[in-house]
Amino acid sequence: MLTGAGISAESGVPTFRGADGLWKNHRATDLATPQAFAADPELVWEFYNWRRGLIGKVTFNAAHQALVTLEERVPAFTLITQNVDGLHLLAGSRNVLEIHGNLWKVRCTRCGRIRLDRNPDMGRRPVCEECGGLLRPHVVWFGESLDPDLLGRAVEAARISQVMLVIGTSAVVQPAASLALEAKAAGARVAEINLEPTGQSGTMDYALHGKAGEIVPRLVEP
Ligand code: BV8
Ligand code: ZN
Repeated sequence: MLTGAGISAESGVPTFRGADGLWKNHRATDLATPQAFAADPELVWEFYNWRRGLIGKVTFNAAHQALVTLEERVPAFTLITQNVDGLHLLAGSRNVLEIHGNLWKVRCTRCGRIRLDRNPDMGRRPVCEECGGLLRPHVVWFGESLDPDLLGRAVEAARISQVMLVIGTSAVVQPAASLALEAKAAGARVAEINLEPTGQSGTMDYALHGKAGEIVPRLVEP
């Protein structure tokens, strides 16, 4: 499985590129960068605190739940998600690769310590309890490399998959989008479930257009 922001849309989480991908007239993609954090860490923390506040109030939806059922049903299952909202883990999915990190984790920019902190407001300059270094969200920003171990496991899962459902992603962000092509090249049947066609629709075996919250449960419980 490969999921993107679209699977969380029906939970009320804004997607990245939809009309709701804006915050205070800033494009999310402009703030999710190391440059933005270096230039104005307080603004970036304000953006992530806003997302923490919003995502802290929502929960998983029927599409997340259907993937939990599917994982219980099939012999081997890997859920690769681009989302940092943690809703797959909240729903009960187990073998989850959060290749872009997790909004609820923070990392010290000085000592590298990573910890979970579900505080909806981390303040504008949160610092490390151990060394006093500035904390940052433990997410992969644009221009940053993905964790090589996580990416390696995602590529491996794609290469051995027999079926890959690609759910709620505009297939724009790399290298995540290439995982569907890895699966296809390895002989898997690939189905896209998305509100609208994407640049990858043409390479899919099946392209199901509609809401993930309606389609995915029907795929699992026909
Ligand atoms: C990197 C964490 C190496 C932050 C995110 C080619 C190769 C390699 C790199 C690049 C490349 N081309 C460009 C790049 C650079 C860049 C990139 O891909 N840019 C894009 C914008 C072109 N990639 C990177 O920087 C990556 N790093 O490659 O490292 C490197 C190093 C140095 C220099 C060069 C390369 C890192 C990318 C990770 C960025 N971090 N998130 C945070 O969240 O705060 S990505 C971010 O976008 C989210 O994780 C999100 O999930 C993700 C992808 O977006 P989608 O999930 O697809 O969401 P989107 O809104 O786009 O689409 C939603 C879809 O759902 C839509 O199609 C919509 O129709 C649909 N939908 C809506 N509602 C529903 C629905 N579907 C079903 N049901 C519904 N109800
Ligand atoms: Zn530290």
